[in-house]
Amino acid sequence: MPSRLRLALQKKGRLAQDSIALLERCGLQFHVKESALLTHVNNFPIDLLFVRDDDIPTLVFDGLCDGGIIGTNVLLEASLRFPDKKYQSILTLDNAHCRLVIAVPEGMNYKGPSSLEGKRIATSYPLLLTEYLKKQHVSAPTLILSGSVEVAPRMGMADAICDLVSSGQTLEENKLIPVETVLESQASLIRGEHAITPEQHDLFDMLARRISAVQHAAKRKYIAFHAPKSALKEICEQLPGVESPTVLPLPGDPDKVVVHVVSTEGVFWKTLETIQSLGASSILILPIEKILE
Ligand code: PRT
Ligand code: ZN
Repeated sequence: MPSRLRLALQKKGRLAQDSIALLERCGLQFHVKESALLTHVNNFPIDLLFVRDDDIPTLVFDGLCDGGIIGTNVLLEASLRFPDKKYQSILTLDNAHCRLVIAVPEGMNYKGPSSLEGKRIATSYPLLLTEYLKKQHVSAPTLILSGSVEVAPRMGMADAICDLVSSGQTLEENKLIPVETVLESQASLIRGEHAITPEQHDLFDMLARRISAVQHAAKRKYIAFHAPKSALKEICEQLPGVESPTVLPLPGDPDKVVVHVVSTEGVFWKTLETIQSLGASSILILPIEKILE
């Protein structure tokens, strides 16, 4: 049994950059060549296979790759297509967020899922759509398109669409209104159910631990500032998710202290302006690379 771990990643597209950046932040060292299908990680026995995202579920289901990074939308459509294939979701990655929605033309008098009865719906996700419609007790023919789904109603090819949306701009440009959410999607690290060696198992554990540490750090900020002793309590109350700040004397100014805190939430401009108005100065906001607890 090979002891290297093989992971499938999207070669080009919305998942590709974030997947590569995440693995790099986890300490994996590799160099992606434009033309290469397979890249060896230099400092771990891990190989990265760069493919179209649609191929990732089957590569993992069939054991040709041990794991991969894939959007829930593609993963669940594939698992409906191959119901006897098994996989494990190791963890969600909090990127490539989108929703699979049903959208109808602006002028349609939409009153709920029953309005879709008998309507032709264009989609690249026929199985997820069919499952959704079945749950809603709606019978509607689907038109399977692999791209440009949003233009189908304008072309007279369909009455509605079921497609991914993130900002909503594409729907708006095509005069479509999202009316139902079929699925909330984000990227996940998955692994196959086939047997792997203890070494490969340890590599998956290491990856999961490091990804969690990176995610944990990404949400937090390190904040340092000078504050008048008299306003310290009030200032700290303004900072989101701050527990036990480190307070140090400020040499040369007995009325002021230096404060170091880790905020568990994003820090907004408005909060900074508020603490500044309360007397905080020399305010530094620093990203945190890793947190191990
Ligand atoms: O070549 P390959 O097959 O690998 O890539 P692809 O073209 O199939 O996929 P890609 O790179 O576009 O998307 C990869 C994954 O990113 C998807 O499977 C989703 O999990 C996730 N994702 C996140 C999205 C979007 N956001 C998204 N907005 N995938 C597609 N879109 C498209 C959507 O289909 C629509 O055409 O963007 C348009 C809508 O965007 P807004 O911002 O106008 O709403
Ligand atoms: Zn694709």
